[in-house]
Amino acid sequence: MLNTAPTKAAPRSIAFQHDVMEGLGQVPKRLPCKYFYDKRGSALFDEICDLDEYYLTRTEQAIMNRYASEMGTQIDSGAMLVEYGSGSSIKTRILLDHLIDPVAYVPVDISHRHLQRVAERLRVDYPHLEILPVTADFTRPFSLPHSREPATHCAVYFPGSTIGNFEPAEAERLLRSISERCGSGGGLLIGIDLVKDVETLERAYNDDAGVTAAFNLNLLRRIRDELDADIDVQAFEHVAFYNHQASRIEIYIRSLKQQTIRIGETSFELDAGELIHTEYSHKYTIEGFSALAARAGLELHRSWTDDERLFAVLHLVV
Ligand code: AVI
Repeated sequence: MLNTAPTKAAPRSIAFQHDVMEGLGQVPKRLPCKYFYDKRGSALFDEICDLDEYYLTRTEQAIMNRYASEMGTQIDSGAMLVEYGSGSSIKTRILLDHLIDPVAYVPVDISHRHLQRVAERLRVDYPHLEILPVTADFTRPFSLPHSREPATHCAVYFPGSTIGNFEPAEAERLLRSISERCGSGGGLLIGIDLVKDVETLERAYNDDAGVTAAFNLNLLRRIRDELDADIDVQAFEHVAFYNHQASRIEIYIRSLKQQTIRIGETSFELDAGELIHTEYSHKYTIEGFSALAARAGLELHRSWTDDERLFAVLHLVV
């Protein structure tokens, strides 16, 4: 017998469909970069992090390797270390090794299963530290768990230059919510990508092997496969360039011809050459970022960079 009950879509895919339809209905068209990270997109991002052209990950890692012991001493004992977008918590391990008597580590990530697996491994490697994973979208309000031993303050770790993917007003809002969360005595350790020559920046987002292009265009595959949309992915290309005025890399998907995307009953018309915006990646000076953070109630305390000043890790206090 046929099951005629309407299928119930998961809330996450409803949000995806809603955001895609809304974004493609706008002028100019846009798609939110948070949807890059399905299974294939996350694997492609891992590949990006290993590319020669993508200096960000290895440079931040080198800064952490070199200065983690100094960073650890800036964070007072009794802290609850909360990491925003913890992923595999790789950089955090260096920090955990140098923290003075932390009360607990709270990795926050949207991917529940991956988070639980990472937490299990951390419990084995750090048997004296309470590991309290939280599945949440950190751009929305979420509560922190209670640790067995009460924390005196909160230290937020936000590596990876992820803050660069937010527009300045959104970044300021997010930093304000972090500063409110930290409480007095607390602080934020954050990774930011620095302003530099255009060639280095544009190469990082236009790699020779085409991994960033595949990562960007994967968003169209997702829409095609998950929303059962009629899209010819081959008829689009990746575009990334530096906008000097706004100090940011801008990423788009360009339509190679006049065409139509169909999702259910709705059609979206594209002209040849039309751009769909997918991501901004803001680049900061330490002074510029400090001014933004100051507006959100956080004051620059210390900063660490690599010798070429490609990337910086800042400690900001409430
Ligand atoms: C996650 N985020 C910091 C990356 C960036 O560099 O803005 C995302 C990315 N987009 C293309 N390449 C990498």
